[in-house]
Amino acid sequence: MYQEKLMGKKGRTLILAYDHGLEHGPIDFNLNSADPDFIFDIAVKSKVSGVVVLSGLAEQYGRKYGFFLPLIVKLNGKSSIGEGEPYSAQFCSVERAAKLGASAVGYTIYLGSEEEAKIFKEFGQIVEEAHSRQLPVIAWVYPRGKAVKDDLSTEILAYAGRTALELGADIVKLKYNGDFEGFKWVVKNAGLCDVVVAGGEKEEDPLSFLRSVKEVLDAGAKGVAVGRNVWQSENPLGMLDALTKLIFHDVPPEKAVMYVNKI
Ligand code: FBP
Repeated sequence: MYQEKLMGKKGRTLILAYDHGLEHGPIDFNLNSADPDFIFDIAVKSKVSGVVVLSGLAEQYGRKYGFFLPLIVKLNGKSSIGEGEPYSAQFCSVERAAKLGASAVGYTIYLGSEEEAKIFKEFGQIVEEAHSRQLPVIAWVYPRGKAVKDDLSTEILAYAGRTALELGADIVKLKYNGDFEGFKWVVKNAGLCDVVVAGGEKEEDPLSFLRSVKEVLDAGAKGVAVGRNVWQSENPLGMLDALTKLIFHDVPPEKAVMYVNKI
């Protein structure tokens, strides 16, 4: 309902995710992508619909770049070091995110975790506060925990999308399992909560990644919220250009990939 400000042509969106420094640690980065200035710079140049950061980066870099592009401040996060049932604690309030210039807020829900009740309660309060400030809420919904047998089954992805709708998210970020027909069911169940798809680990072949993006768009998703497949690319700006052409101008993947190959 509040997501229009993150939507571009055709009601679609291209969000650059950069919360990995906490979620995965610097192992995801190289000398370029470890530098937030590098990421903000390519995001501004390619006019992405928004950049996902945690509150620390929003605080340190927001003043420099927040004027040029929408900041999506992720309110919770966790490292990849601990074990046990997943729970990503909220460490930034909606109020603080708003003061940092957020255009939207994000939150990760681990559907099926033993901590689910706590997660839902926290998320409900975030939706209430964010919507009272007209801020869109993006829910990362990742089915996870020992009760979850297959986090990529079409049924559980549809459950994840539906959960986001029922809990009041404006946009839900899901993983794609490669089941094109099944993903239509996933999108259907998310209703007016727009579906965007995570990029996942970097694919060796950029064309294969772009083809999967085209598939999710054809299945009804509104775009991507992608990290590693952009900034781990040999040509991050080229990959953003290719995604822009594909998502907003319907350029086929086979043509869009030329922007990646043009270094
Ligand atoms: P990628 O496009 O790099 O997969 O990023 C998507 C994302 O959701 C990030 O926002 C987040 O840091 C990461 O994946 C979490 O992934 P996981 O919990 O599966 O390790």
